[in-house]
Amino acid sequence: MSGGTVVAGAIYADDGRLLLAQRAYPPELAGLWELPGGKVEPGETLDQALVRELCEELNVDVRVGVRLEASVRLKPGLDMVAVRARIVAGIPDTTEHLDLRWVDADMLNAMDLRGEIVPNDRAWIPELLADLRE
Ligand code: DCP
Repeated sequence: MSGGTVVAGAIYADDGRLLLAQRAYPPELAGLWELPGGKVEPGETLDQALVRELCEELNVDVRVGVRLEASVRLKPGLDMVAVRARIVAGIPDTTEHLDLRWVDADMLNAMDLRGEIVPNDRAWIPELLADLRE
């Protein structure tokens, strides 16, 4: 059994918008939009894993902030959490994703209504919308 945690980043720009990343795989998720992230490796803290994953996937350095409250059970023993973050160096680049997009509350809500958000990530939408509407 592979236990563990997946950590995703809710990355906010200085103008308040949120970064979404378009998945390239697996086929059933390709084209849908997510908070970028990945699995926490043994010996890493959540924050360290998020910094590493966002460096690998987006080529940016981030400063990690406060966790979102909702967590998602991906399968028994594998949970996913999200943490707010800000970019401190670099411009996000697509290495593993099809595309990237900065969204405001109305755009995020419209994408959700159109079914364009990765299903697991929908758990965070109320908190993300609250952040974006602050
Ligand atoms: N996941 C998700 N929503 C996200 C990020 C991840 O639902 N915002 C899910 C999809 C996968 C699992 O978490 O079931 C792992 O995600 P990734 O494949 O993106 O992460 P890794 O690259 O770390 O995993 P792997 O090594 O398995 O490719």
